Amino acid sequence: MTFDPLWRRLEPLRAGPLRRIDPSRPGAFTANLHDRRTVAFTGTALGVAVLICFATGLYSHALQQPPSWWDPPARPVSLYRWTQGLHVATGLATVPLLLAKLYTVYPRLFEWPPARDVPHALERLSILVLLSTLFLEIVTGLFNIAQWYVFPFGFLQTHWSLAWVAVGAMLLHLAVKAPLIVQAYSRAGEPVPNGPERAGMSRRAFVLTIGAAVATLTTVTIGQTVTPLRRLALLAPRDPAIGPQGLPVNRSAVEAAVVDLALDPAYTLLLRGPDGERRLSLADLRALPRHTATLPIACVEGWSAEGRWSGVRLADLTALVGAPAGARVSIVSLEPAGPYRTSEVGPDQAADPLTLLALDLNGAELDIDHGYPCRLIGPGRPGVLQTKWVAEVLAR
Ligand SMILES: Nc1nc2c(c(=O)[nH]1)N[C@H]1C(S)=C(S)[C@@H](COP(=O)(O)O)O[C@H]1N2
Ligand SMILES: [Mo]
Repeated sequence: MTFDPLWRRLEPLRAGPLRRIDPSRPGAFTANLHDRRTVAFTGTALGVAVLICFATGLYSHALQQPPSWWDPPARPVSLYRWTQGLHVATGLATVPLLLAKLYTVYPRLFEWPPARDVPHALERLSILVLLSTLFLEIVTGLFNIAQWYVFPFGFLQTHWSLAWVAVGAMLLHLAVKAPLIVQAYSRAGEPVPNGPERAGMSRRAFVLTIGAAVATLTTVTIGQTVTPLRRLALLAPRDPAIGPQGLPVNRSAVEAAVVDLALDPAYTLLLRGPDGERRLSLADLRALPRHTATLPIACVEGWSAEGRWSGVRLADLTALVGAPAGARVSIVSLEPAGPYRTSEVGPDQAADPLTLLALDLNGAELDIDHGYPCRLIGPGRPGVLQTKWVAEVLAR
């Protein structure tokens, strides 16, 4: 099926009253930057950013909802800090890259005829899907790093599902355009083909401008996780050095409604394992062998900061109730409700000597907003899994 008869009816209009403003007329776009090479180059930069963002996003998702066959690794200790820092940085970089890519191809939005036949129409439709999902990923991601949860839907599930649609549409787009991309790159040395007058910015200046835009955006945000650059992080919602004990707080004790429970002098920690249950008071906990670990809190929202934690090894606690090394552990908070009330610790992280039930942070007793009387802190874990105000440790 072809759509030609449909478009032919509009020909009188294009040849008549719309002749001067018809954006599909030859020579309507004279700028230098709509040629194949610039399109291919800008597309490649965007594609690379999207793929890094996608891969690091999948890793973050896997840590938070691990499939049954995968045991999340404890080492390298700061792996998640890096992957999530990259996720947010590449996600932000897609903003200027997507705008640049749209600029290089926008004359094609006015291509005539708009659709030649069914495959061509589907191809153009896939671009619409690609653009709208990328746009929604950027918007939901930005709202999340700004901690502005205004959506009526769950962020995690939406952001994750749309990512698959976006990457699927992108791969389809790449497959369809593969011949053009190969051509664009193989003719790299040739001058831009024709058009009447080529005007405006040169390709070199365009590429430098995009590079400068990405570099600027990265510089004013990356300091939320690369702490030496924190003073440059003008656009980052968090300063990783500001907060009680020199560390930001994500959700305070008041917000989590745990103040009374956390400060209760009758607090005990419940341990459960193969040998049954045991309760430890805060004094009991303090009397156990003490260990120190320097570990980051690396929040999914893209900020991270290191602390010096000291407390009891999780493996020592579970051993008290007969759990073998390699047991899985569930951590339950005093927090009465909320998505971060519980977290799971897989065998590798649970057995790691750096996984602690921390009592102290940076040389002083844990601030209530950091999880007093005790909080989990372990290597390789996203911030959301570093459960604060721990009430129960259950080993299986
Ligand atoms: N019980 C409980 N633990 C929690 C949270 C929470 O809301 N409730 N927030 C988590 C998140 S999202 C992060 S990033 C870290 C932040 O720890 P901090 O506030 O001590 O910096 O705590 C985690 N632990
Ligand atoms: Mo977080």
